[in-house]
Amino acid sequence: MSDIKLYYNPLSGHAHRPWAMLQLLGLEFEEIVIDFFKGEHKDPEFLKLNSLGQVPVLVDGDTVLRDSTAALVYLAKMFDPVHRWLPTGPVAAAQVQQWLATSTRDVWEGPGIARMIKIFNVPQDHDAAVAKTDILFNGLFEPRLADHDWLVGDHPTIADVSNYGYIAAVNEGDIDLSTYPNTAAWVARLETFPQFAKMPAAAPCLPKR
Ligand SMILES: N[C@@H](CCC(=O)N[C@@H](CS)C(=O)NCC(=O)O)C(=O)O
Repeated sequence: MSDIKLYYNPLSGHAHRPWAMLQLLGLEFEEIVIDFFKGEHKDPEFLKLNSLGQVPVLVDGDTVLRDSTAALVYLAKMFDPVHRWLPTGPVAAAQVQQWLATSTRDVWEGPGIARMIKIFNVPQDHDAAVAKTDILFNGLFEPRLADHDWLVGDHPTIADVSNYGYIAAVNEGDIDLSTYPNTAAWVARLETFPQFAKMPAAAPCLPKR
């Protein structure tokens, strides 16, 4: 029986990263849903795991990781003995790291924020998030994916897993993914990869208005 626990929320593209990776690796884990609407992410017990009060948190025995991409690195290094999900060569490893950084900054600030504004009705600048998304998709994703199936190398890596969630859900931010055809095709490719768990739709996870 596995000792792995994932503190998670289905609305979070950050939390989707280790949630999907655990399933890709075929690992058993206990999923603990942290309900934002009940403020469970600020409960004292949860703050002991992550004083920032954010999901995801991955716990494996004595190891507690409070960051989604750190959790991806841990899972790949610990449970993928053939290094397909996190290549070891210096160039490929650096390229993966570069895309992990893109996922947590640029993908969050463009597609992630656009979606957050729309699904939570947050009074922030949607036009700015749309503009950032356009620069990101046209500048990085469309060119890379024009002649490659995956972000690094010729097999999906944690770089693909990390970037996927908020991009797959970008239509919920009123941005039409089909206008970025290479990026849309990459999302579809990942979603049909064996054991890949899609980003859940937001609507069923939101409180009734
Ligand atoms: N660096 C963290 C950021 C995680 C994060 O921002 N989580 C959001 C959900 S998408 C959260 O829990 N926000 C609640 C809050 O900040 O109060 C990671 O990548 O894991």
